[in-house]
Amino acid sequence: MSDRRNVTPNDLSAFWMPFTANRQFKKAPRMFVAAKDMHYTTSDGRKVLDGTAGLWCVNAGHSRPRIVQAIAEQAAEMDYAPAFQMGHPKAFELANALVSIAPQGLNHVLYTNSGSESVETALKVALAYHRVKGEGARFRLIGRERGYHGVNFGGISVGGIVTNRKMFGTLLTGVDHMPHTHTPGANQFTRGERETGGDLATELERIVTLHDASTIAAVIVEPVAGSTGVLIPPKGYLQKLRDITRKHGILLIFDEVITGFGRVGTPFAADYFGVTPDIMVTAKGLTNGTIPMGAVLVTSEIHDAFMQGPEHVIEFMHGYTYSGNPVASAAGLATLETYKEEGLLTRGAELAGYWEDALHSLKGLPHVIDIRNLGLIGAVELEPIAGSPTKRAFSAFVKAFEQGILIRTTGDIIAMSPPLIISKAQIDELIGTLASILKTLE
Ligand code: PXG
Ligand code: PLP
Repeated sequence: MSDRRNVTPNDLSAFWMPFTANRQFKKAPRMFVAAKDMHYTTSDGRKVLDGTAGLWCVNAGHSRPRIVQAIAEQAAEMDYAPAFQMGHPKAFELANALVSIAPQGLNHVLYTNSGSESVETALKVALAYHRVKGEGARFRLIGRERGYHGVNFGGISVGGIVTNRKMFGTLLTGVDHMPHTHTPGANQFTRGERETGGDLATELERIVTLHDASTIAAVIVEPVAGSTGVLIPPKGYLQKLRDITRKHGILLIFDEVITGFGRVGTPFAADYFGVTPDIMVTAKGLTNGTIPMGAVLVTSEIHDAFMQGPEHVIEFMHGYTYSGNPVASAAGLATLETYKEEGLLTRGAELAGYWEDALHSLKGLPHVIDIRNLGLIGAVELEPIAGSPTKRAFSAFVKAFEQGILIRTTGDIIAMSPPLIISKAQIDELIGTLASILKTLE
């Protein structure tokens, strides 16, 4: 073992980076040192246009003054208050503000520190809800192939990304998966939602028949699958899931960690699709990426089911040291104010047509086998290099960074989700630079 005691400050080896090719990165690090509005600044002083809102979280653009100030003031006024059996005003204010922009009926908020924790919280609420209602036999959780629900054990159990699951043993038991909705060959280059495929939701009926509804607690899906490479649901699909879950007394959970807070042109994807879940999972855009925080919204029916028994008894045995942390709450409030003041929760709808046209102008460029979009989300799928999957897209990512735009890649899919403050000229710059890079790829 190497002696770490004389470690130098600029040694990169101690930090084992998340979801990163560590050895490759540390040979040629890509570092950001500052950010403002639509741009990052690199350690060598270059400006990089943010085509991904960080990791889908900086929806209002970077280092916005109101949010920065709210964080600084709250940290100075009261840094921390115990989360259990004590309160502070901003956590309550933020919960009210969230309920006021959430789809009708989602009236209660549980706080977490990330999307992954929001997912665990939602799954636990669902299981416990059935139990307090006297239906404890409902223990099964249904996810979907290619679903991403964070990296904790519940989330990878219901999730469907094989590489994120296969190393980690037995996971949760009693989990089943619906098929994903991606059917290449039939629907390439569809703009927005596609017409066919809504019937895939009836696969849920098959699963319900197999296990019996009385054993199933909840179904969890991303309304638009993000991490797996942007899979837009077919028309009618989510409504069918809603109908089937309602019919069988199964809770429907929407994981809106990516789609929440304006990403698809409405406050939440539930609004866009006109389908309201029983539980909504959020994080990321809640604080514009500044302070880690997530929130799980539930219906009054779920909340009220727990509010029984002696009043001195804790109703739900769950929570985090930092649930509703004061500085995070202040950041959340200032973020929602910024969204409201600038109309950002619906700005995506105004730009969606322009964004869609720009993205689809990439059709016909070398290696491009599919383009998908909704709101201010876009994906460009590349033909993998034979025998070296992911290599082509990763090389596009590195070239993009060198040429001043930040994109994201997953497998051979390029995903983009710019801050909702992006201008048309910046959309042109982002897509124009990507076009020139695609022409030079091996
Ligand atoms: N659910 C969904 C739908 C997500 O997209 C999580 C849960 C987990 O959130 P946390 O905060 O624990 O990371 C996510 C996160 C990408 C990318 O490039 C996506 C996420 C995170 C990092 C990168 O697709 N999604
Ligand atoms: N591990 C230990 C030993 C703890 O005491 C706690 C919290 O008190 C945790 C884990 C959980 O930490 P958190 O509440 O930040 O999720």
